[in-house]
Amino acid sequence: MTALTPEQVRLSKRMSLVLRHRPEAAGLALDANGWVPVAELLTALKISRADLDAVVAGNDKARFAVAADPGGVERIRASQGHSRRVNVDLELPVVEPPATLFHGTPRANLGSIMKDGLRPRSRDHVHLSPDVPTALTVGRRRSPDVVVLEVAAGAMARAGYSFHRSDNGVWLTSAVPPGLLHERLE
Ligand code: HQG
Repeated sequence: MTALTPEQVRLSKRMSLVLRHRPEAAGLALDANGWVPVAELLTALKISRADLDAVVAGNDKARFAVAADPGGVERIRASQGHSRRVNVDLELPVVEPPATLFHGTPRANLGSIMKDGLRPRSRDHVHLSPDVPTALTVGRRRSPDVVVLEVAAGAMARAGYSFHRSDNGVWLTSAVPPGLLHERLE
């Protein structure tokens, strides 16, 4: 993986917008599982196949997956992060989570999260990280003052919550109740 140029980062963000949140803004429709033909995306975004390949290959989080459909047509989708309103089913299998998962969030959210638990907000799922450094990186997108929450994922699974892991290693679940998370104190 090579680092993306600033122009490629901008393209990656456009691709995330279209493939996760607003396909219609580019005149595209995702299928039920979130896929769109690569050729359609190239036309809609007015980019070359080389542009697209560079962003898919160089992306630090493997945000996009490219795969051929049974008829051999190449398709692309975002691996996670979709808005609920686009109504995509990634058909990820239910998997047993580790005992603990992590979530990084601005400290300002802590009071509300301790009261209500973690909610998916505008997304399909609550996103959880497999380790503390990843959780810190996620939280710092929003604020320099980040708390890391420890989520009792194993206990949640035993209580009937389903967990999925996206193709790029993000753990997804519907919500985390307030009693099954706590602030991680270093
Ligand atoms: C917070 C990135 C107050 C939650 C990342 C978060 C991730 C609450 C924000 C992916 C709350 C939602 C997702 C409550 C949740 N009270 N605040 N009850 N419940 N929140 O962006 O997890 O770079 O939808 O803590 O790496 O930050 O886009 O979720 O701060 O995988 O590929 O509400 O986005 O991936 O924010 O990030 P988000 P997130 P990409």
